Amino acid sequence: MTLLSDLSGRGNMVIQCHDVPDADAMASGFALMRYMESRGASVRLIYSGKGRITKPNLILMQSLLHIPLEYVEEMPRCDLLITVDCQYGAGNVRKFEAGGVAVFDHHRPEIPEGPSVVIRPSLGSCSTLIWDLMRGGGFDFSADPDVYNALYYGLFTDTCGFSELRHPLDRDLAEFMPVSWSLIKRLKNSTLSKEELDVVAGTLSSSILIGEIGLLKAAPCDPNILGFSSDIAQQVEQFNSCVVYCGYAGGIKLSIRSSVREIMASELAAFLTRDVGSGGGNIEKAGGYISLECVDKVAPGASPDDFLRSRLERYQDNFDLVYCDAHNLDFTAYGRYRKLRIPLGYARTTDIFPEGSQISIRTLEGDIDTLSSADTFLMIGISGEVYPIKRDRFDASYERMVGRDLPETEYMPVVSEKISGEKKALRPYAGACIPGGDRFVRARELARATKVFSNWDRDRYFYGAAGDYIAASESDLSDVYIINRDIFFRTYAKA
Ligand SMILES: [Mn+2]
Repeated sequence: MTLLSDLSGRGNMVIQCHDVPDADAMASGFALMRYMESRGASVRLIYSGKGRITKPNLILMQSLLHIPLEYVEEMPRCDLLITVDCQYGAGNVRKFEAGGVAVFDHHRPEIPEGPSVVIRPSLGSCSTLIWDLMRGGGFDFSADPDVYNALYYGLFTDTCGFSELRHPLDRDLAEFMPVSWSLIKRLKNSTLSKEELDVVAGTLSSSILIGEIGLLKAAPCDPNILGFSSDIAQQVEQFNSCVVYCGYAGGIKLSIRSSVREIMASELAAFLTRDVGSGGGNIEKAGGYISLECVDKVAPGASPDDFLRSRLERYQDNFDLVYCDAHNLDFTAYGRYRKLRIPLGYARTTDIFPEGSQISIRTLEGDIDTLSSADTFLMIGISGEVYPIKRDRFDASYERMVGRDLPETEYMPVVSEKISGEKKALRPYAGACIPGGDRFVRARELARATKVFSNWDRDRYFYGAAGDYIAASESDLSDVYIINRDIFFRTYAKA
């Protein structure tokens, strides 16, 4: 039995959004309400706290999508309280006494784990989490378009108009089914109040330059205002990248843009939030959140402004660039390692889509674009990571294993054809293989962070942190890549 269907049998329930709800909280609560009602539960959708909803897009969302959200001071009687887009007992949601409690959220965990606590910080929105669970529970979205429209808009607003999508599931939700575009357009163009326009103006006049990255501070505001401001700052010629931030729910929220290939916005977001929050997106646009409680642990006494500044300085002082076609690394002087004979996955691109198709592979590390060709295979690593490989290199380096299944991975990539948009799961096309033939590489541990531009993608680099490994295959020293430290020790041995 799934958690959702288990909860639906617990009698009267109340679903609570965080105080001052945003579109993601409203959408998550509303969708969950419809699911529970479809299972016969009786549900009320509420929020509490100091302020009522005033933002024009949220008032419009409530009426256009028929969301029966109520403001309450007192807790209605119930057997089960579910908080969405927030965690029961956390600072951003009024705490009510309740017999049973369940939690669905996508922020950094602040409460202990439990059987009815589902928190996935890697997701861009709580709407993604609720959609994924409802889909697993067999909910018929096409029979209730308000629900999908709400979830779509929830994700849209939490990721600055899909520009800061983090997880492949976020992208899957964004493309799940047709949305009412006229409705989304109305909501999208009702977000800015006159006061918020003033916030944007104040933000833009606050810019300072740290190295080659612009840093701008906003007054506390909606994430969309941050995204809007960073879209403008990105266009400033002196900024290779820019970071816009503001105070937000016990921490700071970041919106990041990049204009050069040597800085991927998603990787800068991950660097700035490492150990203190979460962040991600794509190469050009990303977002993140830093918890002040965590900052206090790694840098006691530092203000959020100082912390962010010092991380930006450290980021720029501390990386090397390696261009595979123009590097001067002497790999022959590095250690010699042998690939262990551990089964991996592979697939022929032409089995998935016909020769010449433009395909995009959605992985945990982002989308990889390539052409389907008899010459191009895909490798699937032990953590579900995917990378393209030339057929002759594959044949020289791996032996196919007939009749052997792939191991389970956290997320099995989806391959889509760019023009038709058709999507196929990779798993049915994948077979197992084992390193054989050319199994030797030259590798060394990285002392500094390093970005490697490979032959495959001119716009995207592989990022290695200090402690990861840089390697080149012994038979082709221009085939340079980065191996995560953990994966390196599990898949290579000193020769
Ligand atoms: Mn959210």
